[in-house]
Amino acid sequence: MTYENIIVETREKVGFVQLNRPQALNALNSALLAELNVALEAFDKDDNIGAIVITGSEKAFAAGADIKEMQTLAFADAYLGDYFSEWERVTRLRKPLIAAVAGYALGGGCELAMMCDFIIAAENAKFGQPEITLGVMPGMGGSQRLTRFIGKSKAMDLCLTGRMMDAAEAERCGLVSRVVPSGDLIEETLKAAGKIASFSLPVVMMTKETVNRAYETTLSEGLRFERRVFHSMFALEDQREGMAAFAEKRPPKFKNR
Ligand code: CO8
Repeated sequence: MTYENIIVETREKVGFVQLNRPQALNALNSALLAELNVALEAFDKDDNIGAIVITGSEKAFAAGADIKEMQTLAFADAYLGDYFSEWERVTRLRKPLIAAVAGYALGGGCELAMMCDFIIAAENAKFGQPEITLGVMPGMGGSQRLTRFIGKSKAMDLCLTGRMMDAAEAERCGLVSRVVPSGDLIEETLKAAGKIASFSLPVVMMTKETVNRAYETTLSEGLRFERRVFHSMFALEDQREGMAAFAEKRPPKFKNR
């Protein structure tokens, strides 16, 4: 498939997707979404890929859903077409997905970053849910994910005032896992993704699935799920290899079995 709104590359065992609508600060329109889902799902199915990175440009990860595409949308079309529901496909990927965010991550851009498993931010990153300034509210998960990730007070502050927060504030409140100098963003994110991709793929995938359980269930159910998945890892050759390699003081050679 030829992509017009994204750039798709493979960097060793990492799938790399760059949003590429510079003229609109990577505003997320339906054409971009369709391409993104195809590219991400292809990486998710590819046995040679162990982790995926999504990034934008130095100026904008994504400045939101495409306002120009949305401005004439009628209620009936939005409702009947279940507008924005296709974004859920991003959250169904089974391999780790890292957002490398520089510049603006606003509205749908912030929501896309939050659909990823974690966010690495450049020092110039700016996060916000400015939908209220447009006469709407977050529609791609912002009201729910932001509240779970950073708590009610700050989520209310961002969603109700529409203000942006910088990378330092985003790290302080736990929205991003780390902040790196702007020039190092891609290298540092690829390093993290490469590290993940060097581990046993089934173990990586089960770890992602288990951490995500913390957002979907009670603590006691989550702990039970963790224990069962942990037990099941002893059926993997990679568990034998990982522990033998430690005991023999050598690097492990995982087979994804
Ligand atoms: N959609 C469409 N085009 C955009 C968007 C966007 N979200 N953001 C920027 N652009 C376009 C601009 O229109 C401009 O195009 P042109 O050159 O043709 O005029 C170009 O990108 C460059 O933008 P600016 O000139 O504005 O650049 P600045 O550096 O001056 O400003 C900002 C950068 C501050 C990021 C500014 O562009 C801005 O405020 N953008 C909009 C941010 C925003 O409000 N995002 C939220 C969008 S709504 C959303 O994501 C979810 C809605 C949920 C609704 C649910 C319905 C079912």
